[in-house]
Amino acid sequence: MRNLLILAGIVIVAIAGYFAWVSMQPQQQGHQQSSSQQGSGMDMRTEKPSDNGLYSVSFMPTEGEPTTGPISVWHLKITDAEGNPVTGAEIVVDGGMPAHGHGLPTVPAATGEVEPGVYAIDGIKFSMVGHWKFDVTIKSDKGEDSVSFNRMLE
Ligand SMILES: [Cu+2]
Repeated sequence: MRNLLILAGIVIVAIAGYFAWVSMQPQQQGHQQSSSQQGSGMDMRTEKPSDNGLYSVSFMPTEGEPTTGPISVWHLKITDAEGNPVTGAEIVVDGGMPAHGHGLPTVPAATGEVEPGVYAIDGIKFSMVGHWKFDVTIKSDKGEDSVSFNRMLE
């Protein structure tokens, strides 16, 4: 009887130890999946050449990291192939979530140049977190070209 009790005690300690070990294992599978998704080749550059190489373009929020909710102003900086600022361009900015098939809840518009070749794009608002894509069309005396930017909102 005494041996049985000792045996039962050992079994209980072993089971408790097993569950303690399981609960201490880092549960990172989900995080690993999402970080490998981000590294899966999506172009996250904020500065890049336009599709046909006419322009070099950067597109950045003027205040920190973008969040859902507030309407923000972004700066679109355009230079030509020689690195000179492109002034007086006609700009169209469209955006949406490719995976959800919906656009921005607002219609962004270029409201002017804050310095030569740097255009203020007002009215950018995100309705939810996730992958957003901007399609920018630029028309100037250099010609018409397009460029897209990806953004992950957390
Ligand atoms: Cu969405």
